[in-house]
Amino acid sequence: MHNAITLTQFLIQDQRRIVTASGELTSLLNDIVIACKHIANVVNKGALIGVLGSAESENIQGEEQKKLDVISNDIVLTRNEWGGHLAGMASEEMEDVYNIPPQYPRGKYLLVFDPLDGSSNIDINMSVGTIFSILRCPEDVVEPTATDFLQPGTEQVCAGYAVYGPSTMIVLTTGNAVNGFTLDSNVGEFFLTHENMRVPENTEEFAINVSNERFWEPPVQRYIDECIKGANGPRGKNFNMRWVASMVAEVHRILTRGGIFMYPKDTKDKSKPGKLRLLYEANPMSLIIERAGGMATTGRERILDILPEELHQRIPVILGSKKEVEIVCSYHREMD
Ligand code: P6P
Repeated sequence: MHNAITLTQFLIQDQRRIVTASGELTSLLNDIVIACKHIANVVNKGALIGVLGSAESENIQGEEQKKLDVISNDIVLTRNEWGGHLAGMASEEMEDVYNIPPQYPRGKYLLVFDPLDGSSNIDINMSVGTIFSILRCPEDVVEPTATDFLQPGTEQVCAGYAVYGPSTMIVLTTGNAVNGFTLDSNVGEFFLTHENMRVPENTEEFAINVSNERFWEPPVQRYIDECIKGANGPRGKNFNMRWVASMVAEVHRILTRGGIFMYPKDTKDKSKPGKLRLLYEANPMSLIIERAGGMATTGRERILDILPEELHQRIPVILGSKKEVEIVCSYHREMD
């Protein structure tokens, strides 16, 4: 039996370091963790309980919803609406803000989440995840509207994700460090297994959907072309490529062994400056990557500095090992 500390113990110890802490964030995070355990359970059972396949509906993004998208969204809402720590929630799967039902007390936080990121992988039994971001609700706001969620990523109180893979893990940052916890399903608790995760500055591994190459901007085309040219090209070294089509899995790999993840601006759909959503994908993952020593940018600006203009805003995302991200940024400066 391992003697690692539980996630709950870690959060309470973390809270004790802040003399003014009320314990609300700790309690909110515990509710989020229970939601992730519940989602892990239904994802793990999959076909056995008939939750695979399409929900025969679309989300606000016009994307087909899987049954598990809807189920996961409902689990997060149900597990978090009653605790008295939130003033409202917003999700990839809901067009508008979710206000706390009148029978429950309101709290000082806002929760923004992607309940099941990478859900196109669910039917092929590949890793998926839940991404969450906690913001402060503006003072004196009882029924928050979308406007109250439009805060830059630097305002996040906490960011984290659950990855439902060979192991179920939660990775989160509540302060300066990034820590990883692994679910022991026999005990039903997450245990600290990856303390102070750091992104290696250098890497030889890139992650991008190369089928979109003809739609990318020239700086991205140049960067990937040079990676592919390898040791005989301008970079003078060979690169490896990965593409899981699940941002949570890509970010987890980068936190574990380095890499650069890119979903850049492309001209595939001129109405969308990128595929990934700022509030509940790019911002929480950027906070985690930066706090682990990496870098997160659109290619032209730091993601965490962007002032959101609308709830489901999309942006280009280039994040990971600092040295490689800096090269991509330098190509944008040179070629713009
Ligand atoms: P593509 C999943 O749908 C997602 O939002 C990210 O998790 C993932 O990185 C990306 O889209 C995959 O996009 O174009 O490969 O399907």
